Amino acid sequence: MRPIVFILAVLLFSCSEPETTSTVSNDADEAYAGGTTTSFDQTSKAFTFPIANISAANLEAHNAGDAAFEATFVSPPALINGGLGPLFNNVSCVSCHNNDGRAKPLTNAGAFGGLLFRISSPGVDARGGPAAMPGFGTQIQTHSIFGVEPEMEIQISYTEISGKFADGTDYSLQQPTYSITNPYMPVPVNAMISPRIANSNFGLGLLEAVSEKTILNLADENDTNGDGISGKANYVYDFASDKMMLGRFGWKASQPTLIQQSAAAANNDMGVTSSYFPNETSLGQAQDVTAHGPEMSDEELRGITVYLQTLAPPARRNVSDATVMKGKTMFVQAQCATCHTPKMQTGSHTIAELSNQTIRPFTDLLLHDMGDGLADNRPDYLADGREWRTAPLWGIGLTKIVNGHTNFLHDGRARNLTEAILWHGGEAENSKQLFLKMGAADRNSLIKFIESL
Ligand code: HEC
Ligand code: HEC
Ligand SMILES: [Ca+2]
Ligand SMILES: [Ca+2]
Ligand SMILES: [Ca+2]
Repeated sequence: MRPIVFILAVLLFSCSEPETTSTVSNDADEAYAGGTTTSFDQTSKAFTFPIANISAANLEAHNAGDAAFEATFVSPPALINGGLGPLFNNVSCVSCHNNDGRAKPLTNAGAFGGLLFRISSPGVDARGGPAAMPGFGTQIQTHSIFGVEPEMEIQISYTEISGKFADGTDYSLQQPTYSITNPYMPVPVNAMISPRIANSNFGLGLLEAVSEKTILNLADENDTNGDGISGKANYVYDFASDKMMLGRFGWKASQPTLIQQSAAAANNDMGVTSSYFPNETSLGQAQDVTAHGPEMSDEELRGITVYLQTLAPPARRNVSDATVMKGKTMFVQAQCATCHTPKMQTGSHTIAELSNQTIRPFTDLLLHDMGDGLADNRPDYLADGREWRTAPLWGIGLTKIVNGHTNFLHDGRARNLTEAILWHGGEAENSKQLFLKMGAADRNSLIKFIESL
């Protein structure tokens, strides 16, 4: 069914293009990505500021959380931050989320970087989540404390795939291949492995504040409107309420709240336990036999959560620039806005500053089939092996300034925005085809628009 719909859509578009090219206009507050929470800093620190309207009490919690986010954990028996490991990927939150931004993959994927790998066996666990792989759990830790072996090392190599735009311009994409070396025990052949790069941390409180109803209104699981796009919500286990809840965070929307996302990161990425996740990660070789209390206190966990909830999204730049305005029109015409929802309203949140804001996150927080090219073939709750959460595009134009690179997508394979778009497939195949048909000037304006976000 889908290919037919898609060919028709392309034909309709190319026949009617001249007539339907109506310019999309700007709102008066277009630059305010996060309503009155927006930060206007445009430096390499652009992602690190508290929401502009923060209360004095929340600012205090934000600053305490900032310190915990930056704290380096060390191996026991240190008195301060001594809970690192036995298995871990890195030593602090900030070591992967540099400047609260995103990481770039390193050739030695196991080195201290922001790329990690999830692992699971076929089937689901008791809560409907990924089934742990015996000996490895659900995440591969490439580091360990003294006396324990890292689970394995992973190297990345890339193969170039070349193609052409309709106007004859060449492009090249790099397809990653991962190879495992030195596993501490053989990795079972049925292991499903998913690469994930550390994504940015700002604006997440606002995404937490969007009501379920707002998100579900954007879903169209059976594509009843026939546009080839069928966003679906992920439902994931919430440990606090012991219920399934709408997933919002991570590349597959597999975490429901920022507190659970943070506690899971401490546990899986750093080997740091908390009251949320009291047991050390990966019940394989590295089972921690010493009974111990939480290595991250409730106060630190709450601080980190408030910190994340109150990191401001950066304002847009150059909103009235003519090329950017043209690109905004292209963004809508190429159906990008159908998934990358330009504007929505938050509902209510325990942090009052986040409530009832008009935000411009450029995501619907829903899962979409992105085709074989991006598939990890590893389900994560309701997200199947081809589905990913629409990545929020706010702040993306500042990546180079903040993180010194322009690597995008869930594994950082895209070397720039053009490559990120060219990897789109599945429900976004039509969008990609429209991009391929654009002339150089239109492609340039679309990219300039994304760089203004
Ligand atoms: C080893 C690197 C690493 C460390 C250490 C790490 N993270 Fe992450 N973080 C990631 C990766 C990779 C993802 C994407 C995970 C996914 O898609 O499931 C992520 C995702 C997140 C997200 C979700 C962002 C979004 O847009 O949905 C938040 C919030 C977050 N991390 C917070 C933290 C906190 C807090 C800590 C410290 C307690 C931490 N991280 C430590 C790598 C890391
Ligand atoms: C069917 C929904 C859908 C459509 C249509 C779509 N995207 Fe995406 N987009 C996604 C998803 C899902 C991801 C994350 C994919 C991944 O990381 O593997 C993404 C990722 C991106 C990224 C990288 C973001 C990041 O943080 O790394 C950019 C840039 C982007 N899209 C731009 C566009 C543009 C421009 C268009 C229109 C030409 C478009 N998208 C159309 C769903 C969509
Ligand atoms: Ca520990
Ligand atoms: Ca593990
Ligand atoms: Ca649809």
